[in-house]
Amino acid sequence: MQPVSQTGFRLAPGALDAPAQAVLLNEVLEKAATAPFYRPVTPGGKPMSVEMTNFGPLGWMTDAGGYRYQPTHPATGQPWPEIPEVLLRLWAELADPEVPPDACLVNLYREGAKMGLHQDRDETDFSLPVLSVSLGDTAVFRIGGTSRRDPTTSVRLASGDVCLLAGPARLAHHGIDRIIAGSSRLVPGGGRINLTLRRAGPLA
Ligand code: MD6
Ligand code: FE
Repeated sequence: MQPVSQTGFRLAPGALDAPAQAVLLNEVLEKAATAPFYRPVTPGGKPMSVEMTNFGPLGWMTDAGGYRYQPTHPATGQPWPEIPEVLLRLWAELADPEVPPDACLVNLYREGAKMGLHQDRDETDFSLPVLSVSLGDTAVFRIGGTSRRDPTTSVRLASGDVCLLAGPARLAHHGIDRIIAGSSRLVPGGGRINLTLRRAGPLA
């Protein structure tokens, strides 16, 4: 895993090979059959261009009530499906061997979807990293610093890449400028799926 800068942003290009990507994608789509992707709405009432679902005990969501983690799918009322085992292993290896993640946000980007610059700060504790796995079309990822005005750099995240926001970068601003449509054939119907693993609740 290579540090991209001194900030704690780390990138493991191709951490998942093509067969592992296909197996994980199938598992994600299977679980998404019972916890369907939906289009979230910002607290300000704007529909996001990204579609979302979650795996694990807690799922991140946004609606008129604000940003939060909750144990059930907003449309089905059912608990989120379990986090895929391969992701738990990646977390233990690259993020933290002791404390498991309790939340996995799944973002689906169809052509034209993007995500504005944000911080991940709805978790109880910021001492553990956030680990991200990319599947499908390449994304143009932008990362800056803890202040919104800090300079940013652009990094491409391709299918199978794993990246980590750790240490000082845990609260760095980041977002997805755009998806390079057609750069991968992995996701049926085209696009990109990103999975972010977090420890959202208290550490113990
Ligand atoms: C995405 N990623 O790659 C959006 N958050 O689609 C994130 O928002 C993100 O990549 C925290 C840590 C790593 C990430
Ligand atoms: Fe994020």
